[in-house]
Amino acid sequence: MAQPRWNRILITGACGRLGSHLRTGLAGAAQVLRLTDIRDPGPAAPGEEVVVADLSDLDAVHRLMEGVDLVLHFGAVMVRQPWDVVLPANIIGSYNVFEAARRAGVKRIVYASSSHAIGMYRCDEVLDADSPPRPDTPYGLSKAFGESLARMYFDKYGIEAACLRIGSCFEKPTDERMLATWLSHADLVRLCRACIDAPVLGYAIVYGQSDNPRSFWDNGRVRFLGYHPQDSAAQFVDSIQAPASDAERHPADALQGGRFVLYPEDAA
Ligand code: 15L
Repeated sequence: MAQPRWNRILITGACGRLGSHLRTGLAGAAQVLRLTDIRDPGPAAPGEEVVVADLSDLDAVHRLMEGVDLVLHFGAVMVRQPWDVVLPANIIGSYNVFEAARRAGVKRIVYASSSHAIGMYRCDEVLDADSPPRPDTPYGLSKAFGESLARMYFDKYGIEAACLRIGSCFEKPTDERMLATWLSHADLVRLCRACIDAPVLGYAIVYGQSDNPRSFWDNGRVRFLGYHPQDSAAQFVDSIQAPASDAERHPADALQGGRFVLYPEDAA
């Protein structure tokens, strides 16, 4: 069997909702998968290394990065979190990851951005790789910051990066918005695998979505990646109840970020 091209891939957020799928789905993508999280990822399987670390601690992130060629940066707090929680985890944490990666000679970073970096676009606008961020929340703002970090580290230091504007990555879509934004777990793994295997990546904005007929996003400009989603929200349309009338719709339903855009005001 051919040896993997990458010697060591680091996955941050390896215990998270998405990171745990990458741990299993990407086994064999490198000689070694180094898994890190602020929680204990449990014992290392063959081909794995496990390190507990807080990404807001720069010294710890430098140690994490030793011997790493490629990073999948998925470590972050989730969408409905206040600024004081987002700042250390997503802003300082991401800065530390990119800066330590530069110093360690990392070649490529796959960054888990989010649909919330673009949540203030209307649902009737079709976005592509050139659509600038329009964040909807403190979390969305942190993801837009991460995309800018990736841009700067590519422009100044040549570290290749894919920023994945991930939609709703769950077992299945459960509401009307997710018929547009759904990303199956298997397609998440396919997408990351495409970013790992692409001979040349450069700097790419990619929408993390399955093959959804109602999608808001066009991945046409990153066809070179060879990402071919194999799941589709279409098969779930009949199981999702649409609002009976327009009166049941909230103005936020017209935005790509949906009702998440109401945070933090709705939490006050
Ligand atoms: C995200 O970025 C969140 O991490 C996830 O929990 C979902 O809520 C998703 O967006 C979404 O917009 O559905």
